Amino acid sequence: MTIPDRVFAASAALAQGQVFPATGASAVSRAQHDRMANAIRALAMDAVEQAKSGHPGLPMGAADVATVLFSRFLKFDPTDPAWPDRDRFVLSAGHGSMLLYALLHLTGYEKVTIEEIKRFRQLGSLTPGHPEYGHPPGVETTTGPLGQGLANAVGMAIAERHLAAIFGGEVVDHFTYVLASDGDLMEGISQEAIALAGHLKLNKLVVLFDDNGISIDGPLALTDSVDQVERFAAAGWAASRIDGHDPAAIAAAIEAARTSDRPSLIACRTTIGYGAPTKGGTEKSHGSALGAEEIAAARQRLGWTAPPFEIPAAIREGWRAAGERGGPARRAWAERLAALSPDKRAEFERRVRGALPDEKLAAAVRAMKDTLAQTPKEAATRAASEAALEALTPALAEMIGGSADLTGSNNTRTKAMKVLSAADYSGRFIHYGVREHGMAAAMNGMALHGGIIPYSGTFLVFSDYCRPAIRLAALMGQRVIHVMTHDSIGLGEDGPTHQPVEHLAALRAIPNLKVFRPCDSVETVECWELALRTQSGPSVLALTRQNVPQLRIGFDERNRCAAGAYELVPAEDGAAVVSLFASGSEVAIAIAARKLLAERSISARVVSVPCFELFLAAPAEERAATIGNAKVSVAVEAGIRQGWDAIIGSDGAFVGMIGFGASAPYKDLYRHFGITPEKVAEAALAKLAA
Ligand SMILES: Cc1ncc(C[n+]2csc(CCOP(=O)(O)OP(=O)(O)O)c2C)c(N)n1
Repeated sequence: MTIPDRVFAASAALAQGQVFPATGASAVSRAQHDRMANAIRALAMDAVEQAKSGHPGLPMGAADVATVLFSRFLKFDPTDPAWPDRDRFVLSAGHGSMLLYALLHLTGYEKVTIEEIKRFRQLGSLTPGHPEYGHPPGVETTTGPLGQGLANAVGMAIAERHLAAIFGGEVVDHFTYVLASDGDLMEGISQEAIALAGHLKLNKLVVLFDDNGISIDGPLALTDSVDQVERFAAAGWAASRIDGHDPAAIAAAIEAARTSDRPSLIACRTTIGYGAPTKGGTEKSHGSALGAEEIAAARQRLGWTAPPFEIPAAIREGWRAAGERGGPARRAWAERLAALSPDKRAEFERRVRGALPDEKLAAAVRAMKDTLAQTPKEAATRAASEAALEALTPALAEMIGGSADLTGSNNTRTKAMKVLSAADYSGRFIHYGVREHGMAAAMNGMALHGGIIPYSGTFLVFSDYCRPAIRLAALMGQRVIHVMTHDSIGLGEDGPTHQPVEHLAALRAIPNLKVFRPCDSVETVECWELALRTQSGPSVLALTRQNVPQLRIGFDERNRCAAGAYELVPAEDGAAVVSLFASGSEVAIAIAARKLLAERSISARVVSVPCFELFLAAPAEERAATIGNAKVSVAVEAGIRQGWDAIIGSDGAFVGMIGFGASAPYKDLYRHFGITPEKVAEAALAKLAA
């Protein structure tokens, strides 16, 4: 007997007539359970076979675990996929997407028709290769890059605890379940996520580990010797190990997890490709179609006689019943919501919709700009951001801040903000620990959960450690805001390891991400407002460590940063020979260069460029007007040139960095690397002479 044969035989030998109690549903016989699980297996085999691509192994192996969860525990209602108090189910191992699509189809999500299952992985289908958030409704997050889903789920569980503390258990009281694979748990991000969840005692988070001992290269013995149960236990989780093909054991473990005072790991020992006679239990069932012969043999072993894509009525009925379980719970929840005081209910609904308290926000912004107009301030933009947060966070209760252990440097915690902790989930500031990647992914989970606008803090150079999660926030169109300080060589003595050089360009390369680099306190307020008003995507605020002068003088109601770039200082006589473009701390350098040029009777204008993405999205005429028609264009930014050609053209001159920085006081560094008014003026003169 091969290993899969042994496991299959052992599971199949379990008492066929066994009936186990159901939570909130009628009892499910073992035979019925098997049929329901086999429906998932059959759909996965058929869809992958039809597409000639995909991953049948995980859906077939995890079908029993998923069947128990969806038919007996998961609180959901396919008629209302956005029900705020539904349990969240995250398929962290996104390559097993057919598991999720099969579940959504079988439980009655309207959009996931059998036709869509047949169009698995095809252009324009609702069943893409890996699950994509909201596509179709019922998919809670985009997964595929292993480890992300698990870390998203930590954020969802934080959001649930926080909102329950604010709005009460009558309207917020749900679990977050994750199905994770070996690959999820091998990824480094999983350590950050697990440690954070254990520390915060997120007891409503349940991870079902598809412990099949197989990854792409072969048996896990090739690569890993970690005892995951011990590992999770060490991080403060309740952790157990079960037979993942035994419905009674799965149910008992989930029952126990639901009453735990800690997050729970259930390591479910499964056979990848369960049912496939030669490929099951091996990496051969992981990532490609099984082939007609193997599928025929698997159908026989599983006792599945229905033709491809057909689900016998009795089995379909069982799944529909599972999908209908949540209706009464949702209606009861709607009644409890209706019974809240009108103010509380309206606030809850506003926050779930993601709508901003417009007037409060506008008033806070106006008040800040008014104060800055009256008393201009020389300040680091990170300090300007802190001042902005002092006004914004009281106005927007949905803002939850944090920092990856750089709170005092990132200036993200305001004076009145309580810490969110296991002892008090109502807090609004999260000490994420030195876990940038976990932080960024948890923020995605909070945003996806709804009701929260998460913002973070770390150094801009460590955006590299957040990048995979930022990319997914952009892909999913989630409003998360990253405060990233120490945004250039201007941070000084910490040296080149800490000095971002290519990071602005690298972040600007991510579609649907806004990278803001304000030049002073006024622009910082405006950029915060724009980030908050961007409901359909993430933002990065790149902020200085060093002080910068206030360049926007006087009160201007308009949010000038909304244009992405705008003329901050016009040419003296109206007709500029030189256009100087700059962002952040280098805008002041451009203004000083303009003065040097004026001394030589060369008329120059200065354009502040706080956000490339907004500028490049502006209508062509507006862009052309801002770029102007001066003979020479010079850009200055303490980073690499990449991206600037879209503004200055390949003929323009660029003053910035071409390599890594160095360790020294920052003023010495600016001189050393030639990012000075003199060098900017020289660059313009050289171009004029050319
Ligand atoms: C970050 C990341 N790296 C690599 C991959 C490619 N990949 C997809 S599945 C997988 C590992 C498969 O092993 P496991 O997670 O145990 O899943 P199973 O074989 O049990 O389905 C890999 C490396 C990925 N999806 N994400």
